[in-house]
Amino acid sequence: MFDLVIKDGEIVTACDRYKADIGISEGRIAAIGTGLAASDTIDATDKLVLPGGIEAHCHIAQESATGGMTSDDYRSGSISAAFGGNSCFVPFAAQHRGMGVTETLDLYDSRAQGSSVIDYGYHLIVADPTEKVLTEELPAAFQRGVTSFKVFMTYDLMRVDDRQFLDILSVAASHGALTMVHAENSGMISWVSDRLVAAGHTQPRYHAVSHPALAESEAINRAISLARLADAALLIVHVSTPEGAGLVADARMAGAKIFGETCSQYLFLTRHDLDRPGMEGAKFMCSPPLRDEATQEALWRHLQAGTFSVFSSDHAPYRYDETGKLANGPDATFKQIANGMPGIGLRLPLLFSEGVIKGRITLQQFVALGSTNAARLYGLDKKGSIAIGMDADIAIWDPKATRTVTVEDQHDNMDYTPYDGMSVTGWPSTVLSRGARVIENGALIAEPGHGQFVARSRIDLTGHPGGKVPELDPVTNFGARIAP
Ligand code: DUC
Ligand code: ZN
Ligand code: ZN
Repeated sequence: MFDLVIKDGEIVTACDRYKADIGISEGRIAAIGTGLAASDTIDATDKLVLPGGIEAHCHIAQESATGGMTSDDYRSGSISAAFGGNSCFVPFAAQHRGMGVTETLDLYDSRAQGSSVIDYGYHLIVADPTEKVLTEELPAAFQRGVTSFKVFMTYDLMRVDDRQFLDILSVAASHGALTMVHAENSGMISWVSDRLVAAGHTQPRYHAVSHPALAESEAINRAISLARLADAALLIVHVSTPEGAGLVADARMAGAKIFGETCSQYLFLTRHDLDRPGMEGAKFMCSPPLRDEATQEALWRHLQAGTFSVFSSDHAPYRYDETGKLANGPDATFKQIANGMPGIGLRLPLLFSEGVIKGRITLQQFVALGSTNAARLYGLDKKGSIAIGMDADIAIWDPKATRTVTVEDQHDNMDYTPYDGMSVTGWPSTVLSRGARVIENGALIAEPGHGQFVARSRIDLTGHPGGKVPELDPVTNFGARIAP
């Protein structure tokens, strides 16, 4: 009666944990019960049966504004994601200045179609918000199912100014799209960087010095203020400081439509990793930069307390060679080295091992942070849970398997992993995408092209009342009266 049954596992969702079988028909979950039968079965005895992970922040087949290309394409990136327990991912489609948005999405379609082994969508990066982009192309992108737009407050070739940011927030709000922001103060970073380089402090370790915590908190505060003025939803991506996380938490408490994300590197690495000999520290350069142990602890608290809706890898793979980190030669200053590090295949195993096994978060929180919250926030309506009618996107985990991370065991197109040598307990063994085996017992089964583009829905802002600021309320103030 079913195409496939997963038998005798322990199902875990964002709220429940129980033993049952899952019957799958035509790619969807058709039944949850006991004694289900089919000619094709997977024995999940002693295993956890979880919604497949959703990696909602990764850079795949993406050029930087200066032309550098990530080392992973949709084939290698999706395979690596799947080996790490993911059955869906949402990389970025980056508009650069002079490009149209429709042209950008067509380009990324040509990169993704026929290549991915898991389902995918895109967050659009908006770097050139012309009138046409704002009035025609962003609404068209939304209609196409691309319902989240990222902006940068830093990087000279990418950043938008406050007024452009407000325009994008306002268009997004009128369609039910979610704006995402890289929040760092551009002037602070370039001012400190120039002083460091002038003083001869050019090694990778100065990258962390050049991106002070103040640059993040100033920009997050400004971004939240702009979103409140526009009464728009905003997700602060890759929050790296307790100050920034505190601003997100306060805004959420105040009812603003604000969401936060933190990433693997801020929980599992520190800026001491930049202190390696020669250029080795370049492997650990990302923006915002790695911080210290006290920051790690504070970010864990925010993860436990619910400040962060999503937890992502920020997989931004640049090899440690002339195609990536060393593109500007072995003597490049920290300003000339690509920002980003890999980790798409290790996000969930590291969170399981350091979070669940070490008793910092529950299994249900693990599922919420790794899958369910991203599905709800980003409008992936058929994904992120185990329930009848949902896509059969499922990851079967062996919670006792212990392995040491090596670069050889990674499936991305990288020549290093920043997590090398870490001991990790809890690994996915089998991953299904719409009922089809993508990974089974450590082997790749699916063909490139199995993964399909998923059109996403508008954001659900229930429980985030927001509200017009008095100055923008036509009743109280368009006649320039003072609110009662
Ligand atoms: N922002 C990201 O989101 N990832 C890599 C580098 C960056 O600046
Ligand atoms: Zn960013
Ligand atoms: Zn990123």
